[in-house]
Amino acid sequence: MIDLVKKLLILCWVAGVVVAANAAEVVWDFESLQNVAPPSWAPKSPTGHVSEAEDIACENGSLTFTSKKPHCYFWLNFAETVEGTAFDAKQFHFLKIRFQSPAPGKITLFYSSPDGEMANMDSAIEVVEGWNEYEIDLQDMTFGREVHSPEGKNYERWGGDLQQVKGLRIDTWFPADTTVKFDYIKLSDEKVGQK
Ligand SMILES: [Ca+2]
Repeated sequence: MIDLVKKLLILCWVAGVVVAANAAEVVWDFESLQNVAPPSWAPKSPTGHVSEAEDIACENGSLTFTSKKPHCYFWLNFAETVEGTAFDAKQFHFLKIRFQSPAPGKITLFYSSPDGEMANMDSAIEVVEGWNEYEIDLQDMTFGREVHSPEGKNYERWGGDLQQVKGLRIDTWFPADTTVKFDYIKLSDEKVGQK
């Protein structure tokens, strides 16, 4: 019985995300730590792993943590959304983040592709103090400038050659002992204000 309830809960959760995907938006709303992946080296560990952080929690619909070092990072939990599949980078390329910090800093990110490629965005999102929404068009960005492929190209576009994204890592750059909050992270096919 407990297993059945668990399965139903998981199905409801997945269904919620599928509905969001039909609306051309994939949302990590941080209602629970299930939105944050386990450590990449221990995928069966509990969800909610943030590297070099403490006091990690989802409170009032926001992910909050305090940095132990100037660089922290976490992977969004794709396994809980569309298990075994990847997102179409061509469709989902507007990244929206609602975020709070007590001081200026930076957010950077990596995508990973089903072919094993992992590349970081060449420019950082410059963060200002307080609650703010940040939106960037990932198709305008270059990734992995330091990576040199056999073909000689030294950068990738969002989603790489496959144009598929199966993972997204979020990195925060603030002084140690900074407490930050994420209200949501969304991948959308629309700009803010467009319908
Ligand atoms: Ca939220």
